[in-house]
Parts: sequence; C-alpha cells; structure tokens
Amino acid sequence: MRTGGQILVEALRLQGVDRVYCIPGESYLPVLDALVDLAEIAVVSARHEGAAANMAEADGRLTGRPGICMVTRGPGATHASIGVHTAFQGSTPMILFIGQVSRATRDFEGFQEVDYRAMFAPLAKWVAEIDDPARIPGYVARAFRVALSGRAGPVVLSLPEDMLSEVIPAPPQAARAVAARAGVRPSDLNALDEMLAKASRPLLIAGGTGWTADACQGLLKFARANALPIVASFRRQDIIDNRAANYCGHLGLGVDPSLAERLKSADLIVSIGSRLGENTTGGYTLLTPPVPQQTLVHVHPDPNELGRVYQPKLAIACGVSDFANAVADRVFDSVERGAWLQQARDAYVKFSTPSDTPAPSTDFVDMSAVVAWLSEHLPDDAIVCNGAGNYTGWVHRFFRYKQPGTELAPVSGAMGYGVPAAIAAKLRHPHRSVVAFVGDGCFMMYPQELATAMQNNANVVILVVNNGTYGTIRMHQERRYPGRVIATDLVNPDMVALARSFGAFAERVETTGGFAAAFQRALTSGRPALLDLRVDPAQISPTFRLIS
Ligand SMILES: Cc1ncc(C[n+]2csc(CCOP(=O)(O)OP(=O)(O)O)c2C)c(N)n1
Ligand SMILES: [Mg+2]
Repeated sequence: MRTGGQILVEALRLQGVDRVYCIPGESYLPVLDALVDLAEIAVVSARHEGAAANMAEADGRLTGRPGICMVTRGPGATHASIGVHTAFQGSTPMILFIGQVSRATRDFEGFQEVDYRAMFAPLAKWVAEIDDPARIPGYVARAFRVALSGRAGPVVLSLPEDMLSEVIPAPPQAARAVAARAGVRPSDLNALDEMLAKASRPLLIAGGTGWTADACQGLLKFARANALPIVASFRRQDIIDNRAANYCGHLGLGVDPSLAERLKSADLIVSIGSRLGENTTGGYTLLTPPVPQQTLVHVHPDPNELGRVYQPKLAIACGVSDFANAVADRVFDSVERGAWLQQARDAYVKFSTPSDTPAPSTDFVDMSAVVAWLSEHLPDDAIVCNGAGNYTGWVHRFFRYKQPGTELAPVSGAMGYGVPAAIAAKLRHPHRSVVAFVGDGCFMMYPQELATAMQNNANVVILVVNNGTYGTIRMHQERRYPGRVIATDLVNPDMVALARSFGAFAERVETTGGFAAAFQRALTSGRPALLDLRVDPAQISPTFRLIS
C-alpha cells in the first residue's frame, strides 16, 4: 500500500530525478514525507519560490532532463511562475509540481485555490491536475515526455492534497521516459548541400536547446570543412567554442553593428535550433517576416515553429543533435568564400576585444577589463551566469565561452536569474568554478538566496555590478525622455555587510586594478562569495555614456 505522495516520489526516482528545488507547503506534505525515506533525491529548500523555480530551470538546462520544482498552491505557484516563463521562453525542460486544495472543495475558491490550467495556459507546454493516485505514474511519465519532446519546455502538474494522502495498492510504474525525435531525411540534406554550395555569403545560426557536446563538435567540424561562419543566437553563446576560427559572434541585444549588416547581406541563412526570436533578429528587422530577403533554411525540433514567423525555403523538423551529427562529415564543392568567413571572424575578434571601447575612468571598476580578465583566467569549464540588465552587455560582448553548458542566461530576460542559476550550477557541478554576474537591481530580487547557498555549501562567486540604478531603464529613459528620470535611481544596502551577515565572504572593489586579487580571494574563500564592484554610473553600456 502506498500514499499518493509515495507513488509520486517513486515515479520521480524512476525518471532519474536526483534533486528537487522547493519551498515547503502544507498542501503537499505527503510528498515531502515520502522524500524523507529516499536518499537518492536531494531536497533543496530555497527562500523564495521564484528562486526555487529559477534553480530548477537552470538544472534542467544543465542536465537536459527536466529540472524539478515543488511549491505550495496560490502564493507559492504565483511566485514560481517566473521560472516557468523562463523555461518556456528558453525551451528548457522543467516540471513544476503544485500542491492543490482537496478534491472535495474544488471550485469553492477556498484557501489559496487557483485554477492552474487557466493560470499557466500560455506559460507551460502542458498543465494537468491529477485526480486519482493510481494515475500518478502515467501523468508523470507523460510530463517528462512533453517537457523533453520537440521544443523542450515546462510542464505543470497540480496535486490535490487529499489525492496525495489517499492510500492505494502500489500501481505499476512507467520506465524512464526518453522523448522520441524526428530525424533528418537524406533528401533534405542533399537540398541543403546544393544551396550551401552555391551560396557566397552563407551564415549558420546556432541556438535553441538539446545540444550535446558531440553535436557541438559535429557542427563545428561541418563548418570548418566547408568554410562556414557560425553565429550564436541570443544567449546561446556556449554552443560553439568562441575561440574557433568559424565562430563569428552573438546575435542579441547590443549586437555588433557589423554583424547585423553581415546578417542582412547574407545570401543564405541556416538556423539550427534557434526560433529566430525577437532579440536574435534585432526586433524582426535583420530578418523580416514573413519571407526574409535572405534565403532561409530553418532546422528546428518542433514542426510548429517552422513557418511560425518566417517562411523558410527549406524546413527541416529535426533535433539539433541529430542534425549536427548528420552533417558533421559532409563536405561539398562550394564557391570560394574564405574571405567572407575571415572578415566575419576578424570583426568578431575586434568587437569582443576591450580596446575597441572608450577609455574607462580610473575612479571605478571597468567592466570591460573585468570580463576580459575572467575570460582569460577562468577554467574553460567555468559556468558563467547572469540575469537581465545593461551589465550583461559587457559579459555577452567580452566573455569567450569555451564549452557547451557554460552559459546560464535567461532568454526571457528575467532579472534575478543569476544567483539562483549559479547555486543550481554549483550543486550540479561542485568541482567547477561558478560565477554569477548580477546588477545591483538584479541582485536585490533574490539576495536572500545567499542563505540557500550557505546552507548547501554552494560556493559561488557573485559579482555585483553596482551602479546605483536600474541602468537599462535609465538608458531607455534618456533616449526617449531625456533628463526626466523616474523610478530608476536605487538606494542600495551595504552589499558587503549584507553578504557577510549571511556568513558569505564579501569585499568591495573600487578600482579595476583591485579586481584580480579580490576575485582570487573570493574564489578560494571556501564559502559563497560576493564582490561589490563599484562601476561608473555614467557608463551605462559598453558604448553609451550618460552626459550629466
Ligand atoms: C523581473 C524583471 N523585472 C523588470 C525587468 C525590466 N528591466 C530590465 S533591465 C532592468 C534594470 C536592471 O538593473 P540592474 O540589475 O541594476 O542592471 P543595470 O541595467 O543597471 O546594469 C529592468 C528593471 C526585467 N527584465 N525583469
Ligand atoms: Mg544597476
């Protein structure tokens, strides 16, 4: 005989789950109780459901299996929704479990009752409520398949509390779900070869999720053999080693103007895994819907994404790994385009080298120098996390990602992601260095997660890019409503004292020259660490200065 909670936890174990992120709630006590007896599943209790959901999302991104988050009804679910949205926009496999009111009181709008099917309809791939404990194994197995299949994403399962405490004979369980994948047709590959062979200005765009290390290598091999430039879609900079001669930059906010021009003037674009979203396409201007000027080949695991915005000449419904593995060894006779590739690569190297930007003030920490120093000195497998804000402009521009699985950055542009993501990364890879870049605004969304880091020995290094403002919005204000500043100035706490109050290592860094030594002390402190970097508030982006 088993409780619903025990059946659920057993189903998770069989799916290979080894860690859940949660905030506990009385609505799902039988699940928590079942976890007491299961050493294989670690339970990490965070301090805010938004952080717990971000941690689960980051874990899903790093493992390629659904990250698991558990929260209570109403307030817990509404807090956690940000992580579900981030997983949705980021195509990250994730499952959110929510305790729900009992079946007998449903629709009374009792204490904290919410209709999750309605609430999460546009945020999740699938939302369901489990009414019968005997059906838990089926729902869980389906949730894993839905989260993993096609365009990966989040699933929400609601668990009425009396269903979780009902005792029934143990039902049969399902085996570990492996999503079925569409494959590549030889005729599509031949058509692609023909188009690429004739193109004198082709560009490959690598993006989306589902990349294995082999697939990343395979795509690079294909690009090398056929002199093809590869660029990364928004916040997918770790698919191709940025040091490789075929890597030619990042399509995103603050895009290199010369790369934007290159994309516009390409005669063939092959998008592999990327949806070609708003930030990748310069707000749908570098490629214009519905039929872009450039000939488009679109490879995506979900046929529903093909032709959703852009009508491609050739649409290939196929997972990125299968595609990359299929093209890895293909070599074809093509028109000469060594110069096209070389120009693109040279432009990337120039744009991502700090000397290209205005000379920094010596009274502050210069983020260009900090990011370039980290790019040079961190181990190749270090994981670099960030949230949203103008400070990310320096990271995305000057950091060279060297391995897949080293960039955790929200495609959704959600502030607050960096610290929770870093904690999840450190728990998943305890022996790798994990660095979180956060703005002062971004950090203050989840500063309390320093407690989670302390409690779980997640020794991350948090770099607060402290400019005393919601800089991004200030920049937009100055552009659209010059001189009319409102709601963007920040009066911050003493970040060093705040971090130390949790027991973390913390120091303030006032100048560029002080950074390297402070970083080494932080990294080797044996504790979660925070460096408060005092940056010039007028230097609002790598290229834009406020004139005061
Ligand atoms: C959760 C969330 N709320 C609001 C925004 C809008 N927003 C984008 S960037 C930004 C300011 C970020 O400030 P900070 O972290 O200090 O970075 P800075 O721009 O100053 O470098 C805001 C408010 C957002 N993207 N996400
Ligand atoms: Mg700021």
